[in-house]
Formats: sequence, structure tokens, C-alpha cells
Amino acid sequence: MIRIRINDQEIEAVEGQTVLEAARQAGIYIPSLCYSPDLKPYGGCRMCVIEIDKMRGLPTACTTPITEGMVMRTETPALSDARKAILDLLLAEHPLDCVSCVKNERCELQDVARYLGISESRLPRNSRVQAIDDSNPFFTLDRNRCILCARCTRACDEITGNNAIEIVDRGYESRVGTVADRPLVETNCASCGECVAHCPVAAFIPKDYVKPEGPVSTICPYCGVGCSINLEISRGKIVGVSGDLNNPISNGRLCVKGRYGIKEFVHHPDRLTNPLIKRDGEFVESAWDEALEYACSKLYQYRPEEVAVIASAKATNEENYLIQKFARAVLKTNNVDHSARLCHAPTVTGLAAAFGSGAMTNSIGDLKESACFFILGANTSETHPIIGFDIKQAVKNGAKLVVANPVKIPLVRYADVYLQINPGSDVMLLSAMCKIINDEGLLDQEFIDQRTEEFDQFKKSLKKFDLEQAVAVTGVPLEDIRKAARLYASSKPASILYAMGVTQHRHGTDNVSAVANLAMLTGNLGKPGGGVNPLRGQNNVQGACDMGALPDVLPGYQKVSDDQVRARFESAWGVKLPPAPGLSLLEIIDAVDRKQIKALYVVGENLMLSDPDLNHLKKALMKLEFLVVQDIFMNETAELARVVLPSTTFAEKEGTFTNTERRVQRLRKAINPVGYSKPDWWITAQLGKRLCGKGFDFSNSTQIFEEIRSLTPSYAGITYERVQNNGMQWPCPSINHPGTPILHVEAFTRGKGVFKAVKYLPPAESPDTEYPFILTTGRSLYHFHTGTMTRRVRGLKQLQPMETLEIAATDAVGLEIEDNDLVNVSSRRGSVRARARISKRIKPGTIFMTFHFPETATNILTNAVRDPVAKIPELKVAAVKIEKV
Ligand SMILES: Nc1nc2c(c(=O)[nH]1)N[C@H]1C(S)=C(S)[C@@H](COP(=O)(O)OP(=O)(O)OC[C@H]3O[C@@H](n4cnc5c(=O)[nH]c(N)nc54)[C@H](O)[C@@H]3O)O[C@H]1N2
Ligand SMILES: Nc1nc2c(c(=O)[nH]1)N[C@H]1C(S)=C(S)[C@@H](COP(=O)(O)OP(=O)(O)OC[C@H]3O[C@@H](n4cnc5c(=O)[nH]c(N)nc54)[C@H](O)[C@@H]3O)O[C@H]1N2
Ligand code: SF4
Ligand code: SF4
Ligand code: SF4
Ligand SMILES: [Mo]
Repeated sequence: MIRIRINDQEIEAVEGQTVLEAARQAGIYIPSLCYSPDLKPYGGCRMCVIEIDKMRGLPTACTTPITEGMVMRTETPALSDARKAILDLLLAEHPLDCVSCVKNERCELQDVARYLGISESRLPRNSRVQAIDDSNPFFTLDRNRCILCARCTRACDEITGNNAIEIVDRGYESRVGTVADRPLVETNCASCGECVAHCPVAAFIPKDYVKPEGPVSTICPYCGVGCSINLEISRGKIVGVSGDLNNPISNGRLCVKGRYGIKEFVHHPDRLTNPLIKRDGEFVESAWDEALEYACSKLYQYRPEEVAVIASAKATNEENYLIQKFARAVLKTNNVDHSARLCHAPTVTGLAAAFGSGAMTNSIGDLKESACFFILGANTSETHPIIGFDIKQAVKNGAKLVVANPVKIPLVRYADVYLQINPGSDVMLLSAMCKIINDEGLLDQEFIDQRTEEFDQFKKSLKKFDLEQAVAVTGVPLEDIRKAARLYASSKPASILYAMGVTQHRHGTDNVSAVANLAMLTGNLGKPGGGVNPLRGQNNVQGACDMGALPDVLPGYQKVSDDQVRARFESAWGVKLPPAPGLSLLEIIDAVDRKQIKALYVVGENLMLSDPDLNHLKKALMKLEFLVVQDIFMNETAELARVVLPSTTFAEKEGTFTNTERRVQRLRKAINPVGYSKPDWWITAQLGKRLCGKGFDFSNSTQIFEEIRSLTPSYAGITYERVQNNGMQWPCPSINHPGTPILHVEAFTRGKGVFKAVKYLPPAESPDTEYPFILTTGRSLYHFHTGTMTRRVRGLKQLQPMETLEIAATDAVGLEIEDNDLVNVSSRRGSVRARARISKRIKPGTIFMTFHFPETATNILTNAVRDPVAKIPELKVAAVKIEKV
């Protein structure tokens, strides 16, 4: 602490603070315009000038660090004159239509003018008319209101790393510009709105700005980063979203979906508002009682092996807990699974075998301590954009970056080494890196000796490993593999981040084992900035797994086959539980197909677009005797149902989500349920009550969470009270435990880490003369999965209106395909149509499609062949042919 004097007031401040920060903390107002707490000090507007004893001139408070004994004044006639002179210049150019301006009463220029007692410039009006950029669907840049504080351009640079805008030209001509003066939508702007959030005036402004009454703090419903958001409410409706500066993950930052992709889907007229029962092929609205009675009367008829339940990674922990409890305690089946099966199932199997826990080892917050990132099979800046921001910042601060991906994703621009590997060849790449590290002595022998086992056998496997074969299979030059290996092994600590490019393969578990080997070989575990970091996808997929929405484990990954575990749950729930593990997601579909499973209860998952081999899936689902779907929209799966139950969205309920770094965070109800929709926990509890009578008598989510705590050791110390503000990371075994930001610090969860020699196996399908291309699939920034939410947001649809098939120029020439041509893509399982986009991003021989659009149902093409351990399908590799229509 340092003692300083401001305006004769003695103040204690933290060393390293600037005068402006110290003054604000002490409640002393110094006017400023270019300052923002999350940006580097700039000193551009000079509004925060002050007088400091023994210092000449008028320094700016935002750039002056405090020193012991500093004495200063913030309000003197000289300061006031200086500030008024600056304001005169600004107001001479700025429109004076405050009363009709949307930013009225929320404008920092207005605040400063009021403080200085000025309402008009003393200088002659300067009426330069500047271009307005309204190309972005969500916001406008009106340069006529701009005061050139550079907060937007600095935010775009320092926070997002996108550098889509900058202050161009000088003096009188200076303005917020883009490369070659192109409209914003044609630049690499990611529509994140950080510029808008930072603009002190109405220059960068949302297009449909409504003044809110007050915010409700909750969690973004899209991806697993788990950004904290403030829902701005007016007259019972969401009118805007802002970031939460106090959240340790997002620190106020948001991506386009979180900031602009929420209010329209929540309030969309397509929302399901009443229960529906299908009669003579048509859905008829019904009352809750009738729909629930009907569903129960049907579900009641089936034996345990004839029913299955699909839980939801979009729903809360409390809801997933009840869904699996309903399956196990009421329907007496362990046939319960969810989209994690299509996602990080190999992470759970692979990392649990290697380390004893299948979760992300480190925290988002400690990425800034990494000296090197190895990102493979993940498109982080589009799928986990806030983590993408962190990585770009770290790289700017000197961290190294290695990217392995068949597609030149946006992060490649920042990479030291880019490995454009063939889809499905990761085991080869990772083993080659391990061999090079071992041969060159770059391994961490001490870590290996003390913390791991089975190294000798792994080392032996490396001896036999053929680097030339790795080059042939991966399609990456040996020199590049060597560079990547050296960079990763010699920059400490180094962090591996991976996602679907690694897991969605027939040998996904082997890929994950190979990742674990690489991290153990270099000792990159159990320390800040290191780790093996599987980026979990859905907002609550981590939580749905934690809650036991899986066929083999109860909450907290406690095995259903373990008699003692079952005994504990049986006594708590007062029922007998089935001991044999149930069927996984695609095994359930197989059982439906062979008419073993006759009834299915699906909560918040759109199988009919997200599962592989959709033609086969549809045939199977048509054989069901009874299908209940519980969703917020009538999706492609619900259309096949007999009963559809309308759920509320995240914005209409209480509960918790667990993000990718195991942080349990609090969801808060911001608006009343739309129509007669009900929270998922209420619906499942009603079904449970009617069918079982006991164990479902909950009147709020808190009561459910208390039951979860009592049965889940890793959540035992977590309470709503404790996660009120910033959440807590499990394991948290007791009420005094602080939570666990980094796993495996002293020892691995399983004791020692275990190496596993993995053999490369090719994907199930390779290109041949009939199907000469490899289709790989994934996501784009602007849409989420099957698009039920994002396709209902006009701006997101405008930014990406339809599916595009990305194809390399050399391949397109061979097929006489030009940009935007309609093409037919076929695999052994079916065909779809899409527009072609000739792309410099994609490796020749490979094409890329998303699965966001029902009119181009990409999963008609994909292969349901699956990993024998994790049971994940090979969504990332299918052989296809392409014909111009
Ligand atoms: N905008 C947006 N964000 C999302 C989602 C969304 O739908 N939209 N979904 C969320 C969910 S549930 C998930 S699981 C995550 C997924 O997040 P990611 O895994 O990052 O997303 P994907 O696009 O599926 O795949 C990642 C990358 O793998 C590459 N790839 C394909 N095959 C291979 C291969 O064999 N090896 C390697 N090394 N790379 C390969 C692809 O080119 C792609 O760039 O995103 C989450 N975030
Ligand atoms: N080809 C290909 N296919 C893939 C993938 C791939 O990379 N390539 N990735 C796979 C992966 S990783 C995943 S995670 C899956 C995702 O597959 P899904 O989970 O099926 O995809 P979503 O579109 O997110 O479906 C979620 C559903 O939940 C509904 N919903 C939203 N909020 C709520 C709520 O609060 N309550 C209820 N009841 N419903 C709600 C939505 O309307 C939507 O219908 O897709 C998989 N499929
Ligand atoms: S929206 Fe984001 S990427 Fe686009 S200009 Fe603004 S800050 Fe930059
Ligand atoms: S647009 Fe707004 S944030 Fe950007 S320089 Fe102008 S006034 Fe500042
Ligand atoms: S990064 Fe993920 S959690 Fe954060 S705002 Fe974007 S979609 Fe939401
Ligand atoms: Mo996922």
C-alpha cells in the first residue's frame, strides 16, 4: 500500500495503480473519456489532467503511476480551463441533439460536459459530414458522433485481437477506419460488439437500442466457456445483453452469440407455449395435466429394457440430475445418455485412463501463464471465442502457438507453426512429436520418473515408430513436425487445447491417449499455464456428465455397477436400482431400430440433425411406439413425437451450469416463462411424481441442488450461496474447501499418470475412385449446432444465411465448379445439396461443411461407425463425391 494526497484528502492505494484508478477507488471523480478499466492506459483525450506537486505541466491521471507521498489536485481553475478547452473542440464537432439521442443520460461526454458546466462549444461549429457504416446487422458506426477516444480500436486490438478497425489518417481527417475503407462486414470483424460496449458516446451503437430498466446476472446459454452475462430487461422482456466485468472467465467480454444472439430466440414467436399431443397425425394443444397423464400412461407400459432417456447438455445441473434419476429410479433403466457421446466421450475414457479424471486440467484464467499453446482439432476463435481472445492476447505477449488442423482456421494467422494435417491422422502426428522429443532429449525425465508409470513400454513403442510413415499419413513435412515438437517441448509451461478434431473419430480414445502421452512426456501437468485442456462444447455438457446423464455412472462419475455406490443411492432415493450399465446414445438408436427399445424420452437434443447417418436414424425413430420430446422449439426431432412438452429457456429459470473449466455457476431467472412453458426440472419432476410418487417432490432448484450435494462428493462443498458471484471449480469436497482450479497438482487423480502405447489406425473410410473426397464437418462462429436458436436471430442469419461447402481451388477446377455453384454431395449413406465456396483455407482433397442448416442436413452423409471404447461416431471423416447440379 502507498499513501498519497488528493485534494487534501489522505488516501491509501495499491502500489502499481495509476492516479486515476486510485482516485476512482477512493470515490473521487476525475473526468475522462478515453479511459477504460480493461484497456491499457492511453492518455489520448487529456480530460483527466491533474496537478502534481514537484511535477511540471499537467500530467494525465490515467497514465501516471502513483508514488509514495504524492500530493495532487484534481480541481483547480487551471485544470478546469484546460478541460473546457478540450471539450470546446469536441463539442464543436459533436451533434447537440442529446434529448433525441438514444444514448441520452448514458453518455460519458454528457457526464463530462455536465461536470464542467458546459452545454455548447465556444468555438464556431464545424460541420464535417462523415460516412455512417451500417453494414453490420447488429450495430452502426456513426462517425459524426465519434470523439476519437480510440476505445473501440483499442478494444478490437487489445481484447479481441481482430484488428478490424483502427484510427486512420491524421489531424482533421482522422477517423475510425477499416482496411481500404471497406464496410465493416467485409473486414475480419467478428461482430463481437466489444467496440460498441466500449464507446462512451453513441458513435458505435446497437441498431435496436432500448433503454433497460435493470440487469439480471446469469450465464450465456451457448458454449462451454460459460461467460457471465447481464440480461437487460425492459417491460418484462430482454432488450439487450452486456458482459459482466467482475466475472473471472469473461471479464466483461462476450462473443457475437452471447451479446446479440439471445433476446430474439427467447422471445421468438416460434417458441413452444403449450403441451402438444399428436392426434391423427396433427399436433393439438393440450393442458399440462392431460399431456403429463398421457405421457405417463404410455411410459408406464414398458419394461426397463424397452425404454431410454436422452438428457440435455443445454439444461441445468439440477435438471440433468432429475432426468437421470427419473430414468434410473422410475423407469428402472440405465439407458440414459446425451450429446456428450457425440462430443467428448473419448476425453472421458482416454483421460480417465491416463490421469483418473476426464475433465479440463487447468483454468481459463491461467492460459495467460502459458509459454506455448498447442491447439489441435479445435477452432477456438470461432467455437470458444473468449478463450480465443485469451490466446491471441497471450501470443501478442510472446507466447508461442502451434496449430494442427486440416482447415486454416483464423488462429493460424497468429501461429508460429501450422500443421495442415490430413483428417484422422492425429495419432501419427502426436506419436511423431513424442519420438522427436524423446530422441532429442527434450523430455522431462524427472516428472516421468516421479509421477508416471508404463513409460518403458511407451518408449519401446517410439523406437519402432517410423517418422517417414508419419509424414506420408499426416501429409505434413517432417521439418514442420520437428519444429512443432521442439517448440512445444522447450517452451515451459505449455498448454494443449483440443476439441472435436481429436475426439470425433473411430479411434478418438487413441487420439486422446496420444495427447496425454505428449503432455506427460514433457511434464506439462499439474502446473499453471500447462495442462491437457479439452474444451467442452455445450453450455452445460460438463455438468450433464457430472450429474450422471451417462449409462454407466451415477452423479460424480460413481459407477452404477459398484454395489456400494448403488446402495448409497438406493437408500437416499428409497428404491432399488438396476446394476448393469445401460446403452449409449447410438446403441440406443440401434436398439430402437431392432424394436427392442419402444419408447424414448428426449430432452433438449435435436437428434434428427445432430446424429450421424440421418436416413438410418429416421427409419429407426419411425419404429418407436412412443416418443416424448421436451424442447423450447418444435425441432426436427419433435416433429416425430407423440407428445411435445414446452420448456422454458435459460432466461426463465434458476439453477446452475458447469463450464468447461469445471466451474459451477449460478443461473438466474430474468423474465417470466413464455406462454405455458415450464422449466425442465418441473416437467421431469411432474413425470416422476405421477409415475413413482416419491423422490420428486421439489418446489425449486435449490432443493434439488441440496440433494445433488449430498450424493456427489466432488460437489459436496458447493452451495448456491458460495457460487453466488464467481462460481466454484470442482472438486470441492467440503464446505470449507476453496475449489480446485488445477487438477493433478501433487498426484494424479488416479495416483500415477499412465502412458499408453497407441497404434495408428486409419479412419473407417478413405477416399477411393467412387468417393474421392474426405468430408470433415464442424462449426462456424455465427451458428450453434442444429440452429434452433441462432437461425432465429435475424442478424446471425444475415451474417451466415446458409450452408456452404468449402472446397480447395484445385479440386473445384477439376470438377468445373465455381464459387456459389449448387453441388450435390453424396456419401455411401445419402446425399445433400449445398452451395460451393472455393476456399484457400482447406486442404486439397478435403471438403468442410457445418451441420447448422436443416435444408442441408450434413449428417445424412456422416458415418455412424464408432470408437469401441467411447462409442463416439466418426463425425470428422466420411468419403464423399461431389457433382455440379
Ligand atoms: N459458434 C459455435 N460455437 C460452438 C458450437 C457451435 O455449434 N457453434 N458448439 C459447441 C460444441 S458442443 C462443441 S463440442 C465445440 C466444438 O469446438 P471445436 O472442436 O473447436 O469445433 P469443430 O468445428 O467441430 O472442430 C474443430 C476443428 O477440427 C478440425 N478437424 C477436423 N478433422 C480433424 C482431424 O482429424 N484432426 C485435427 N487435428 N483437426 C481436425 C476442423 O477443421 C475444425 O476446425 O464448440 C462449441 N462452440
Ligand atoms: N456432422 C457433425 N455432427 C455433429 C457434430 C459435428 O462436429 N459434426 N458435433 C456433435 C456435437 S459435439 C454435439 S454437442 C451435438 C449437438 O447436438 P444437439 O445437442 O442435438 O444440438 P443442439 O442444436 O444444440 O440441440 C439442443 C436442443 O435443445 C433445445 N434447447 C435449448 N435450450 C433448452 C432448454 O433449456 N431446455 C430444453 N428442454 N431444450 C432446450 C434446442 O432448441 C435444441 O433443440 O452435435 C453433434 N453432431
Ligand atoms: S465487433 Fe469486435 S471485431 Fe468487430 S470491430 Fe468491433 S471489436 Fe472489432
Ligand atoms: S467510435 Fe466511440 S469508441 Fe470509437 S473512437 Fe469514436 S467515440 Fe471513441
Ligand atoms: S464465448 Fe461462449 S459463453 Fe461466451 S458469450 Fe460466446 S457463446 Fe456465450
Ligand atoms: Mo459438443
